[in-house]
Amino acid sequence: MSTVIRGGTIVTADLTYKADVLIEGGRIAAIGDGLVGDKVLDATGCLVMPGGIDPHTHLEMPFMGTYSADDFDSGTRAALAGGTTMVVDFALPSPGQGLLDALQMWDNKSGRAHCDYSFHMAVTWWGEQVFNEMQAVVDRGITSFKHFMAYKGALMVNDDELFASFRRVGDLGGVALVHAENGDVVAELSARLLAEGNTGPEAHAYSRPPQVEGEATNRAIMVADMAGVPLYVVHVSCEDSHEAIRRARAQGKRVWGEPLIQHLTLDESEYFNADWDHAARRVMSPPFRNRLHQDSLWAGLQSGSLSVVATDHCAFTTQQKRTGIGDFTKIPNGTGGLEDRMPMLWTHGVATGRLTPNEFVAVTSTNIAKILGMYPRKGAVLVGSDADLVVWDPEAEKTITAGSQQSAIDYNVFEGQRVKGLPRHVLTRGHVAVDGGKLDPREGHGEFVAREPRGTVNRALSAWKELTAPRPVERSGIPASGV
Ligand code: DUC
Ligand code: ZN
Ligand code: ZN
Ligand code: ZN
Repeated sequence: MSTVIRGGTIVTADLTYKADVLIEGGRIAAIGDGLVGDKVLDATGCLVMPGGIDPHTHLEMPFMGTYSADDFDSGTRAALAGGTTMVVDFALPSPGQGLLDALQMWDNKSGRAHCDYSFHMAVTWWGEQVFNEMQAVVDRGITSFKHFMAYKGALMVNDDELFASFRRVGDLGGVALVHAENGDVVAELSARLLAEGNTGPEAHAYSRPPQVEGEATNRAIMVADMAGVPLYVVHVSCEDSHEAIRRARAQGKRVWGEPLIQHLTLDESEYFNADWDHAARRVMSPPFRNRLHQDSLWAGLQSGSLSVVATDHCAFTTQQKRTGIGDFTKIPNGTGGLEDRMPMLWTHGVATGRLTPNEFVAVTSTNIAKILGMYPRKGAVLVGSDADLVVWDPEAEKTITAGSQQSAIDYNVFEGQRVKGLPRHVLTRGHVAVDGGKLDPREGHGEFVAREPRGTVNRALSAWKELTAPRPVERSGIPASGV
């Protein structure tokens, strides 16, 4: 069974042109004029783009005493409904648990996926077992390793562990990821706020000011430089960390920054809503910031100093959020966004003139496919690439509402927002999962995508290694002590 996408305009990260696309065996078989196939998808007036890749999701993740509410079923349905055809989820070992053990758990959960997926491996503790298993993880096609610099006493790793793990990732040719917040300072500020009687969701934002993120981002960049590993900073929410990333890139370091659609479009005023549920539903780390920080993130996408827009999709129901009534530190951290990332970014980015359609493709798909070593299988419209495609109608409109979303939770942080720009058809390895705006999901269709190590180092470091190679100095006399 072949499918042809007819009459659309192909938009990739670097090209815009009119052509049909023929799909056979789940891959792109031909691109050209007048192609014929068994099934025809009408793309008149639409843009044909690589399907979105969301490199930052937490599906069915054990966290803060509960599990995130969207699993690989509802999560990947949400992804497809919004034009995203691949997710990269975090396999998260609990402290003391082996990496391969954790991977087995994520393998089991992901069997339900409706679209393709891959994993990042989290390094949540350090020891010989972790060091050894990292090789096996890379051999399984997982080449990116995540480190939490916050969540003290749970997921956080200290600087000695960070440096050891970064060096190992560098030696394996992988990419180090960081959640960059100073976990010691967050713990201290949280305790003080609580002791002073600040128990509401707004205190969550006070406990994690931009400086906490800027400090950790700078530290991670320096440690990555000394370890010689490329660094990817997840959920960059503020100018303080963006500035560190800009500077590192200008110095020739391989450092990438990932803002979230939530931080780009929602601000800190959400935490001052009089409705406790409204504010708590938006508690995530890092928290939403003010407009100046938002402007910085948009500028980073425009100039290329920030590379990828993700969601950190980690959804909790209102009931789960209410665990934190009376103590903001117990509100499960996380928000949803998988279904809304593409339409929200199109509406606030492309329709406003901030981003070109080509830049939209770059930051939603192509850049991350390259960073994670899966381009051009993913992130491209090329003969031979997987047929993960979205036929995008820039004129279609809707109002976002929880009542019609795929996510399993009972609200949506973008509730009531009008978006313009929606998927008409979405293909996942050739299967038409959205047909004329209607979802036709296929549980278990998604496959694991194994990735290759990049094998690149931080160039700044290669120089550093040479300059600081141990070189003992010959000395004739050793002064007596006390002199
Ligand atoms: N931040 C969140 O808000 N949720 C999941 C983990 C994280 O870092
Ligand atoms: Zn995080
Ligand atoms: Zn996350
Ligand atoms: Zn199939």
